Amino acid sequence: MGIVNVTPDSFSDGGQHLQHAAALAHAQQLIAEGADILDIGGESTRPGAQPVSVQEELDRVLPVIEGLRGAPVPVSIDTCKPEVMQAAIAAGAQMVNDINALQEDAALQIVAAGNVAVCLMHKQGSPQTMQTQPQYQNVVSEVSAFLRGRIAATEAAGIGRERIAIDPGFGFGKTLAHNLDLLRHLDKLRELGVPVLAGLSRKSMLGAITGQDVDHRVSASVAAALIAVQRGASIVRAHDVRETVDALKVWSAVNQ
Ligand code: 8Y7
Repeated sequence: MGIVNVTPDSFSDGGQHLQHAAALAHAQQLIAEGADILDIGGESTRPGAQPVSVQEELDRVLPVIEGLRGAPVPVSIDTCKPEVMQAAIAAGAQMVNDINALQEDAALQIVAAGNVAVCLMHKQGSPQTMQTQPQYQNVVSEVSAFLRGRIAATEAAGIGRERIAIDPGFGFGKTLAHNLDLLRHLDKLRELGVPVLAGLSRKSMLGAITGQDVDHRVSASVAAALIAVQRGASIVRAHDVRETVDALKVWSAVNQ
């Protein structure tokens, strides 16, 4: 899953039209590099980020999703807002990537009616506050229990298992020790019976391990993606698609 952020800090600040063109060009490049899914997001969810309005988020992502109509890979909309999910599905998105795991009112119904896939992610707290003091008795069993509950709620809303993926939410209300525990035991999430998605790309946990700033975490991200796949992840969310695809090709060749 290749990451396409449509936020003012991610592409040139030369106005919204240029921002859309840059995002579309980036998306096409990620397809050429081997992305199987594109994840389009209009709201930064990095720790400490401020929320944006529904209208602003729509203005950012819809032209990009529309521009990808007919693309050879499915488009995922990265949002927690039901209004954005609905409009993105109408514009052609085939998956909803919700860091809030469809807990917002109406989100379940919109995904059910839209007949699209969904990724249910765990987080503790909100992006504004989540890294202040994450606490768990046992992070692996608590994340697993939360995801089990959200799978049940999602299925109860009429969304079949074949449409659901789950994600432990690396960095979302977790210390380095919590993140490492989750990665070490990622296979535990496989027991829930749906594909696991892992997002470790360029995250601060990799900075904490390597001492590298965010612009120098490609190798660490590729290593983390490979470990996630070895421990059962079916989808990895990545900025550096070419490097990640190459690493996974080597893994696949060995594991034929
Ligand atoms: C994840 C994510 C982000 C992740 C899923 C970042 C939107 C922060 N991280 N979605 N989104 N999983 N499913 O650093 O780990 O990319 S945003």
